[in-house]
Amino acid sequence: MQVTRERRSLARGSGISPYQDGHLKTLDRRDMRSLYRLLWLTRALEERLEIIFKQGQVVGGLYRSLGQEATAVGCGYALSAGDWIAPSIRDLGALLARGIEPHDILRQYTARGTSLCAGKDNTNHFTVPELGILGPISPLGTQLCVLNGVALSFRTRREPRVCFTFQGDGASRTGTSHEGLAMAAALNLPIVVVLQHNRWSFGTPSTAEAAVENWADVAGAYGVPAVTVDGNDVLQVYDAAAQAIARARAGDGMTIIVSETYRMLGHAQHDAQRYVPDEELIAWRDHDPIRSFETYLVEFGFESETSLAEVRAEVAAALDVATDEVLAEPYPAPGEARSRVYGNAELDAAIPWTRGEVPGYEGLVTARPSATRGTTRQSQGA
Ligand SMILES: Cc1ncc(C[n+]2csc(CCOP(=O)(O)OP(=O)(O)O)c2C)c(N)n1
Ligand SMILES: [Mg+2]
Repeated sequence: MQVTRERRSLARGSGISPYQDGHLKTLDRRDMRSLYRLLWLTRALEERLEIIFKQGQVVGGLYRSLGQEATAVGCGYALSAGDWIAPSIRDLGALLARGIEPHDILRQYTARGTSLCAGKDNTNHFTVPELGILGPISPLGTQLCVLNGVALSFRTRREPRVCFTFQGDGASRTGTSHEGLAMAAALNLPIVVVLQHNRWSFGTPSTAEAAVENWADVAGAYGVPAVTVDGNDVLQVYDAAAQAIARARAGDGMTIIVSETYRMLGHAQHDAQRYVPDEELIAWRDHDPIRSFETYLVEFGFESETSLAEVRAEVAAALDVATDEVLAEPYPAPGEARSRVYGNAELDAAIPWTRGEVPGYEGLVTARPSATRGTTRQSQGA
């Protein structure tokens, strides 16, 4: 399943991508441009988020995917309309490939009333059924179990649709993840799981959380095939993802794709990754997914240095506009906090929101000082 360096070198100098002989989908010049734009957009959007985070505009944490963009983009690009994807917090590129706009991401991080969660949750914690996106679920490992249900519904209705998910090396060590993988394998569900071996789970190195050296070995425990890819090579990731998706669509069940990659920043903005050895960072910096794709595109005649610079400039201009527009949008109206909490709108309306609406609490509420929230907290001694 792997695209080898040898296969790639066959086309070197021929002006033809080695992926054009693939049996799944011919990647043409437009695809190459789209992949590059998505990679750059992912990085540039995250850089933009980092700037506004430092300006105090972001509500909540900021989790970057620096160095891992190729895995998310290559996978997201391989899916078809009607498929579902369940990303982790580090898979922004997959969401952009599925049609989420930078505006959506900026709104979400800045808790705008116009955001997909109307300010109720941040990062990429949103579910968009029309785009086949199942949002991350905070307890690691549980998302796969929910996605199993989606995949089972596809199978039961005999729909040729595929579910795709990502798990960090840490997430894959949870009991829930093992349950999810065992179930998906036993029921032969149309699922592809990308195990992101990015070497770290917060401050824990992956060597401290698993005894396996070759992470593809874990697939043996579930009786499913695994393929290992250079997760920083977007074309290799795309190729493996497309083949695994085709396999699942054909009814042949789950594949695990092990992405060998590296988390170039700390877990989130608040983590300066002081525990990471410098040599490790320096070694992986030389294996940057975007820089190596740029080299490939120029070498095989898909792009020139100038055309790549034009893409980057176009992305920067689009992000300037998006950032200005989103920051001018309002925060949610207070009443929004109680809407869309439950699937049933009537239930939303019926649930008492403030304690003043709950029978028996009226007296308690009026007895408290009605000044600012801060004063109320103090008076409660919290
Ligand atoms: C069951 C559970 N334990 C702990 C956490 C806290 N937590 C959130 S992300 C994270 C690290 C995840 O590491 P990994 O799965 O390798 O993903 P990565 O951050 O490397 O992308 C931890 C420990 C959690 N969300 N759920
Ligand atoms: Mg990890």
